[in-house]
Amino acid sequence: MRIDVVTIFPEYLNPLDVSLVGKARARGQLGVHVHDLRNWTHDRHHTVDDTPYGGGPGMVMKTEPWGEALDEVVADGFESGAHGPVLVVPTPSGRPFTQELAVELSARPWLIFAPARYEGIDRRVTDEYATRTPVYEVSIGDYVLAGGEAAVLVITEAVARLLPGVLGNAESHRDDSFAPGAMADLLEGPVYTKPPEWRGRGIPEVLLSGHHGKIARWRRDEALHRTSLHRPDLIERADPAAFDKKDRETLSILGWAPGADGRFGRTAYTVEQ
Ligand code: JQB
Repeated sequence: MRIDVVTIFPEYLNPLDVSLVGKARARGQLGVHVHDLRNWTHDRHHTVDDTPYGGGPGMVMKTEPWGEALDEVVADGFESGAHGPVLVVPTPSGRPFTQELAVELSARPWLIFAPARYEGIDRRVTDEYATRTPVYEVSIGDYVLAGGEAAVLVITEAVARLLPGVLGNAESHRDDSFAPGAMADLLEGPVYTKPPEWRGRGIPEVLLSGHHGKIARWRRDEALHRTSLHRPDLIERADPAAFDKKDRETLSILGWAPGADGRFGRTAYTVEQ
């Protein structure tokens, strides 16, 4: 996979040199090219922003630097043999970035990120590129960032770990919370490793029992507890066929009951966790 990033803060992308993404690059599984948007300005002050038409607060990123930058990045990529670019534009008004979208993007050979600053990029830039290539406007969550660079780091890490051969065998994707088909979309419970006692705290007995059936059941109950506590929406939207008899007992204890449609909802009396 090839990744291009056009930004006014190229150093913000330095973390892409380290860890999983850095190793994938070193192994040649990923090529990352970071470009300074100001290289495509022509005035003495390297201006990338201007006041918004219609008035209002803040500044808007200008069409011309983005147009010239993206044209050159696209042309250089094609010259290097890349194909099938998609433009990814982080914005608080984008579609939610989910694991499903990470899987979709990981199947593309070439991602071009356009992280903005200020109040975002003049709409005509994405309108123009959408006539040539798929454009994904995405939001990484319901909070407000000052710009798109942190979202590029998040999206790149989520996508890179899905590339063939990037994760070792020791860490496969199958059981990830949110991986399609994992634990029926439950959050993961707690994990433990050695030493067996630390500051007076032990390990849940069942994990030392060697009884694989009991361990699986305990982990499942922990996952149900944690999901009930932190993400009740996941239980409400779960396919009830994903819950076995013992799951239903645990959910009942946690204050959940199936409704007329079989889906689970909170019972009137739910004990605080
Ligand atoms: C400028 C961004 C995010 C990119 C993602 C997320 O554009 C704005 N509009 C309103 C308030 C603040 C901004 C600042 N801003 C470019 C830009 C914010 C991304 C962003 C994002 N992806 N929150 N904020 N989940």
